[in-house]
Amino acid sequence: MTKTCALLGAPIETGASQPGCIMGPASLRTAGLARVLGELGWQVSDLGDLGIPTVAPLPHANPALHHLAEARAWIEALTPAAHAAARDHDLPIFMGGDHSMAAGTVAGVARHAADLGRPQFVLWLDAHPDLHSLHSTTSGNLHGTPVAYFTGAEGFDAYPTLTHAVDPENVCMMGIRSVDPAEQARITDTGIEVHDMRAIDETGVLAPLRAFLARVAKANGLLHVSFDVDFLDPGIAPAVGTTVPGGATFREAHLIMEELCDSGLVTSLDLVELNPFLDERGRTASLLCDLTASLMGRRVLDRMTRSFAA
Ligand code: 5AB
Ligand code: MN
Ligand code: MN
Ligand code: MN
Repeated sequence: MTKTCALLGAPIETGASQPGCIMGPASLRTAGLARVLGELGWQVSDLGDLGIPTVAPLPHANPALHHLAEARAWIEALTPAAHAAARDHDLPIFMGGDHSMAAGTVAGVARHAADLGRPQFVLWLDAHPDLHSLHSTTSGNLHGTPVAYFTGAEGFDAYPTLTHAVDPENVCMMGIRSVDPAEQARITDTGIEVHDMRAIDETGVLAPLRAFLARVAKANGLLHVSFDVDFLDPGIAPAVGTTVPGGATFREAHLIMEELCDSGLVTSLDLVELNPFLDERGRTASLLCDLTASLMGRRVLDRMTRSFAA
């Protein structure tokens, strides 16, 4: 049966330090995301872009915070939209937009997982763990907070009340290479599975990914993949405001996507932090399209796939 995919744009940029992510969904459309997925046999529905009303500033005890009211409004809009997209399609793709949107997309897909009585898992591909609370962030940039929010951490009174938290044990991070002290403390406290770039250098991407996918399969979980452009090495993906040297290579990233495809476990995807204003002739947007194609069935040769049920 034909599998269905939804594209939903979330042109939010107020969570990042510099403007430009507002153009992310448009750039992914221009790069041909819907066409590429259609050619792979998916039935693609472009649901357009979500928006928020004009909001009044929200005061907060942490004076460093930027655009708290906008972040709150985006989470309020995205959570039910992501829930509905996950309910109505086999694989919704949320096109960012800065990473603060993942507070809403993951909250929404986790609500759908709860409807099904299945656990929600998250694969977080990023240079950063995005584990700040509204109180611990010193930059005040809210794209550094979504994982703390959707795992149910304290310190989010100013955000919408979370109805379905993701168990930190069900989160796996790869590509991490920039961690603030408060984030390190939260990693230690929660025991979130984090594979930093040193670990990737030592083991490669496949061994930790396969171990995580086996856990997802065993638990009959839903799997959300949150792909921050800065996961990639800046040499191949310049269109991001928070570049950190030493990121994933072209083949490491494709291999992750190919393995995710073979697993058949992925049920939703964020493509975030693409800043087309910083791109070079669309190469980062095109790379994101190609990586998504690898996740959704493009392959060089027919080959046997392994089973994750073991
Ligand atoms: B991104 C930093 N930890 O809090 C902060 O790009 C960076 O969504 C956050 O991963 C990066 O400002 C957020 C220094
Ligand atoms: Mn991020
Ligand atoms: Mn549901
Ligand atoms: Mn990042």
